[in-house]
Amino acid sequence: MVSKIILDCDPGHDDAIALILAHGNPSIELVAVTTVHGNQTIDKVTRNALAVARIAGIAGIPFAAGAHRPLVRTPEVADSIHGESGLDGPVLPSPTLQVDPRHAVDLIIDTIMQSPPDTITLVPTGALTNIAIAVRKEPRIVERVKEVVLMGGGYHVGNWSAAAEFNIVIDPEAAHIVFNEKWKLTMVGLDLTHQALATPDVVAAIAAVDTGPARFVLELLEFFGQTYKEAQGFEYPPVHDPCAVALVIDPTVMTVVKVPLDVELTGSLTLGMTVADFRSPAPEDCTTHAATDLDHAKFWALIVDALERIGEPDL
Ligand code: PIR
Ligand code: CA
Repeated sequence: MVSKIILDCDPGHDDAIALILAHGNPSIELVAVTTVHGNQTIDKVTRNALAVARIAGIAGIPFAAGAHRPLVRTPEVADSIHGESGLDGPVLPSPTLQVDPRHAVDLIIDTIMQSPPDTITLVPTGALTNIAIAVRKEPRIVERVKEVVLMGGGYHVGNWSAAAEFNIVIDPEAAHIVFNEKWKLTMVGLDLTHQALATPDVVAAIAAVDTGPARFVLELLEFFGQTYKEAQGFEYPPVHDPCAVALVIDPTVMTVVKVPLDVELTGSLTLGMTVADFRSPAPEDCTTHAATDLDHAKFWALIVDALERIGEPDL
């Protein structure tokens, strides 16, 4: 079965790898890429998405720019992790694709409403601003999407504060909207993604692919690994965003549990925390899920496989 996805992202080293995985895996059909403020400004992350498209040979689908800032909060970027460009490390080619003239929110709505019901999976890997605006502008997308599989949050750890993860806490009001709609939603949060470490065996397997896109991924991992070591004391970097894509490809790559989730909007210490209610059983009408345990080998095999299939695209 092929899953059609819209990747809503803020590239971002791990977003770039998510894009490559989505493009290179045969059971995913990437139908649109939309960008959102986050790791860097909207202009920078959009340019980065187009540069990744050129490197990976992605063409023939729309790339549209979305929200330039959060709904309520003061804009923040993650330059301490992703650098000044949002994708520091590799030299980026100038894009060959043009950005779609539509706003990301309209592209998301039009794609979902013009596709048969239950066929489009939304995969947000950045702040949830675009998705929240889309759901307010066209509430019928909630019924019509197949599911939402997002990277963000975490039920045990934070990375932007003690309690909160970056994608959620930079726009907690947007996240609150998205988590409270009655669509099937799966949170692939830090509890899961901190298991997706780019260990030396993984780096060696990617190096063995020995193509332009594989070397690009290695350069991303080198920079990301360095900043993760300096800023967060990690021995190897956790590669968050492709985990959400991997779950769409193969549900056996991780364990997912049904659990009520909500987003804290008022706590002074816990703003943006994704609170999970693990008292069981989950209520009958619960539509939220959380990923818990990753099959590390299976996950990284998907990345290597995607790179092998992509090969050397014509730039
Ligand atoms: C932000 C990110 C990654 C690490 C830090 N410290 C901050 C970005 C990634 O692109 C991912 O989507 C998510 N936000 C992880 O918090
Ligand atoms: Ca991201």
